[in-house]
Amino acid sequence: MAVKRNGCEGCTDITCASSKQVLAQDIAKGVKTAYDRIKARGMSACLFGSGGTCCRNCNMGPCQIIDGVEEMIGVCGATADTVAARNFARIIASGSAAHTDHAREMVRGFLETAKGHGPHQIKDVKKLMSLAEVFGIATEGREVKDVAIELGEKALAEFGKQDNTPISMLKRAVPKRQAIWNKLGIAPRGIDREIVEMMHRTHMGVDQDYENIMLQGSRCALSDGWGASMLSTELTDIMFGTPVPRRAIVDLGSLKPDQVNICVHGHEPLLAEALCIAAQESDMLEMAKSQGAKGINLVGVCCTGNEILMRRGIPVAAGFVQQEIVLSTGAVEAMIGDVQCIMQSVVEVAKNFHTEIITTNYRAKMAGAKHIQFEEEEALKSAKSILAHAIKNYKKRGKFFIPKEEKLDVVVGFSHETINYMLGGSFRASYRPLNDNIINGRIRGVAAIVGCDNFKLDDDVHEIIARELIKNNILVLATGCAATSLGRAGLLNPAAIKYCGASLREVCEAVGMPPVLHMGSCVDNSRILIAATQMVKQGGLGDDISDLPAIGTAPLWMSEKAVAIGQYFVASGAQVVFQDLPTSGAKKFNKYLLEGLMGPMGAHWNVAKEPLEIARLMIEAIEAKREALGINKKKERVLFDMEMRRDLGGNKAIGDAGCTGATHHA
Ligand code: SF4
Ligand code: MSK
Repeated sequence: MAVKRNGCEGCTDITCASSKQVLAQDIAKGVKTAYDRIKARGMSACLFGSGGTCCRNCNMGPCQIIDGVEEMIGVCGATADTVAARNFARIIASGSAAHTDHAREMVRGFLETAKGHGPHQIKDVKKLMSLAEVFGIATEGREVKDVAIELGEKALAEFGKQDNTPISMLKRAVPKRQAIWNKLGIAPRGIDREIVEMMHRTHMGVDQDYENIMLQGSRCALSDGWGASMLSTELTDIMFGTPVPRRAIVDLGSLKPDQVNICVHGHEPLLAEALCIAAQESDMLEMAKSQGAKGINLVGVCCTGNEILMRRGIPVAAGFVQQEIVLSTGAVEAMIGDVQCIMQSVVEVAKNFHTEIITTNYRAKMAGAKHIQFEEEEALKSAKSILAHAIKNYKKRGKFFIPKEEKLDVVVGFSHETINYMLGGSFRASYRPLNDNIINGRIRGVAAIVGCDNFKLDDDVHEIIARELIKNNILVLATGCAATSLGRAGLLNPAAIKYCGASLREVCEAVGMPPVLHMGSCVDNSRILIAATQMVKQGGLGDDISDLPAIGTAPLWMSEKAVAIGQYFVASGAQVVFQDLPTSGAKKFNKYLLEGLMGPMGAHWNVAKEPLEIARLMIEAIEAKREALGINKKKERVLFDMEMRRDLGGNKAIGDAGCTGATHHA
C-alpha cells in the first residue's frame, strides 16, 4: 500500500468496498468529495503551516518564521520554537474546548434528567454512586434523585471553578502521577480556566518559553482528559447506560431501501438519544407508513454514531471520511447534525439528491442547511419535529443505491467496566486476569488506536497497524472514527482472532472477545485513562501509567481534539505516536515534544510516517516497557516431543510474530 500525502501526489486510495461501489454509480457522478478536492487543489501543503511556524497572533504580522535564519524571526522577535509552541498549544486549547463544550451540555442534560425533566432516566445507579464518592457526596441512605442532583451541580461547578484546588477527578489517578502533576504545578484547577489561560499565555507578548508554554499545554489537556471528557463519558453512561457488549453493523449497507433513512452526525448524544426514543413512538411510525415507508431507520455517522452504537447497537453507516459518500447513495432522507466534524460540503453533496441537511444546534449552523433548533427542555417534542421533517422527505426519494455485499458485523460496547467483567468474570471482576496475561506474556501489552480518519492518507492505515499489533499478541483498544474503520475492516468481530498471534488468540477465544475492543467515541478516550489506571492499581505492572507496556496512536488525526487527547495521554505517562505533528519547522521545540517531555512527564510524542513503521515503533516501545518491568524473563527452553508438536498442530500463528523485527520472549 502506498501512502500518499495531501497535495501534489494527488488523491489517496479508498479501499472500503462499499464506498467504492457507491461512488461508481451513475447517481453519484455529480458528487464532488474531499478526495476530488484534494486532487483538484494540486498543491503541496504550506511549509510554514505544516511546520507550525506561521504566526498571526498580532497585526504586526503575519510572520512566517524560518528556523535558524536571523532575518526570518517574528517582527516582535518571536523565534520558530516560540511560534510553533504557541500554535501547538492553541491546537490543544481548541481541541479541549470542543470536548469541554460538549461535556458541559452533557452535564446540563444530566442535571435536568436528575431533576426528572425530559425523556431520559438515571440508568446506571451503581456508577452514579461510585462517581458521587469521587466528588465527596454522601450516598448512604439517600434517594437516587438527590445524589444525582448534587452530583450534577458539583460536576457543573468544575467548569467554572476559580480556586486553586485540583478538579475532582484527578484523584482517580495513581498517587505517583498525581505527585508528578503537583510537582510540575500542572494539576488543572477549573476546566474552562485552563483553556482561557492557555489562550492568554499564547497571546502576543506573554509566555515565550516553549517549555513553560507546554506546561500549560499539559494542564489544559489534562483538564480535558481527566475533567471534561471523563465527566461526559461517566455522566452519559449514568444517564443512557454503561455500554455492554452487543452485536451491530458498521457499514453503508446499514441503510434500508424501504425505510426512512436518517443519519445522525456529530458528537453530543443528547439529541441522538432523543431521536432514538422518538423513532420508536407509534405516531412517528404511523407517519412513516403514511408516506409509504416500512419504518424509520436511524444510522450514525462519526462519534454521535459511536455513542448510539455502543449503547443501543444502532448501526454506524459512515465514519468521518464517508460522510459525503453516505449521502451519495441517494437513500438518505435527512442528515441531522449537532456539533463537530460535520463538513460544510455535505450541503453541496445533498443538492444532488432529495436529502435534507438539518442543523439542530445554535452553535453549529451552515448556509444552505435547514436549521431546526433542538430544545433540550422539550427533548422528545423537539426530536419528533426534526424526525417529522425527515419522514416527509421520503416520498421525494429518487434513484438510489445501497451497497449490499458488505454488512460488517461488529461486537462493540467495551467500557472499562465490561473489560473488567469479561476478563475477571462475575465473581472476581478485576483487571487481575489482564495483568496476569500481560505478565505471563500471552498478551504482550495494550495499544490504543484512536482518533479520526483523514483524506490525506489511505483509509486502510488503521487496519494495517491493528493487524500488525494483534499478530504480535498486543491487545488493541479503539475509539472514535478509528474504531469504526477497524469495524469496516472486520477486526471488531471475534472471528478476527484468526489474525492474532497464538497466545492473544488463546486469550480472546477463551473470553469470546475480538482482539480489537471498541471503547466508544472520542470523549471516551477517558475510558482508556481509567482502564490504564486500573491496570496499575491492580499491581504487578509498575506504579504509574508510564510503567505499563502500553502505547497509543492516532495515525489519521484530523481534528484538533486528537492533539488534546495526545497531550493528555503524554501528560498521564503514556507514549503516543502520530503520523505527523505541526511542529517540524521548529527544531528545538519539535525535539522537546519527541524527547524532552520524557523528563518531566515520563512519556513523549513520537512520529512515524508509514503504518508498519508506526506499528513497529509501538511494538518496540511495549517490549521495552516489558524489559524494564522485568517480565521478559526467558522461560526455560522446552524440547518438544512428537506429542507436543501434534498438540500445537494448526497453530500457524506461532512464529508469525517475528516479522516486525520486535523481540519476543514469552
Ligand atoms: Fe509576528 Fe510576533 Fe505578531 Fe506573531 S506575535 S504575528 S511573530 S509580530
Ligand atoms: S468524530 S474528532 S473525526 S474521531 Fe469524533 Fe471522528 Fe475525529 Fe471527528
